[in-house]
This record gives sequence, C-alpha cells and structure tokens, in this order.
Amino acid sequence: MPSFCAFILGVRCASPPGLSINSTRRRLSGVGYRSSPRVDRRHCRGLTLIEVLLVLAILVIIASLAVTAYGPIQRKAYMRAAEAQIKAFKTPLQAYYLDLNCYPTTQQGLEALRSPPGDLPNPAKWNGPYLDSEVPLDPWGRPYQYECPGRYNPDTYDLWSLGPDGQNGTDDDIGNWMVE
Ligand SMILES: [Ca+2]
Repeated sequence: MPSFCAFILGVRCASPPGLSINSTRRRLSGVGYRSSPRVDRRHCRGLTLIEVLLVLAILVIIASLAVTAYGPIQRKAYMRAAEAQIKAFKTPLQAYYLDLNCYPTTQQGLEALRSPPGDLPNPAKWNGPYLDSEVPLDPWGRPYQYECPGRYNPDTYDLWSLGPDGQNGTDDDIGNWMVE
C-alpha cells in the first residue's frame, strides 16, 4: 500500500524486494532469492512523517504569504470603492438641491434622498427618490457620514467614510473634500 507521503508527493514508495511476502517465502525456501540492498523500513516511515510535516509547513507559509499580500490589495480596493461611491452621491444630491433649493440637513441625512423628510417646508417639491436603491453602506459595511453645511465644504456638504479603522477623524477617513 502506498504510504501517505507517497500519496501527497506523488512518489511511489515501493516495498523493497527483501520485504515482500514472495521474497520472504523465497528467502525461507532458498529458491530464487537474490540478495539486495537492505532497506530500513523505519527510515521510510520517518521520512514520510518529515515529508508530511514539510508539506504542511510549506502550505502554511504559502497561505500566510497570500494573506499578507491580499490585505493591502483589499484595503486599497475598498478605499477606491469608497471614493467612487462618495463621488456617485454627488448627482442625486445635486438633483435634490435643484428641486428643493437646498441640500438635506445633517439631521435629515442621506435618507432624504430615498424618502421625503417630514420637516420639509414644501414637501411637494421633493421629487424623489433620488437613489434607485437604499442608501449604500461604505465598503466596510458602515453608514456614510453626512453633514450640511460641511466643515470642509461650508457652502455645500461633507460626505465621508470612516475608512478602514471605523474611527472618525483619523487619517484613513475618505471624504468628498479629498476626492472631488
Ligand atoms: Ca477613520
């Protein structure tokens, strides 16, 4: 029966002639027996275990390298996706502005693009929804932050993602004042 290491590595670990049943019979009968290099079966078993451990170690190293390389790539892709989403908010917010002559207030938030806020002075001017689907979350699954008037854009609004760390006001925040 091929050993487990042979199965993993595709190497046939053939039983040496000196260890087969037929050769043992021939050895006992003295017929057809030809001396052959002695093979230590314990050596084969020990090598098998080492090979298995080596393969497992290599797989662990490859997996860790893949995770290490994938992390920054995914982070960059998420940040670009957040930038694209923030830019995409600009069109519906401008449409809202054209209808109501103002942007949604901080309290009304981005939900004002989906359903008319209850405190609109003239609800008939609301001609939405201005988004085809629910207000999207950022690539990390958190709501986009919105303030109007903005701290960075006092004449319009600030719209930003908390970024990878999920904390507000840190260096990885992604705001419309950065991407527009
Ligand atoms: Ca942040």
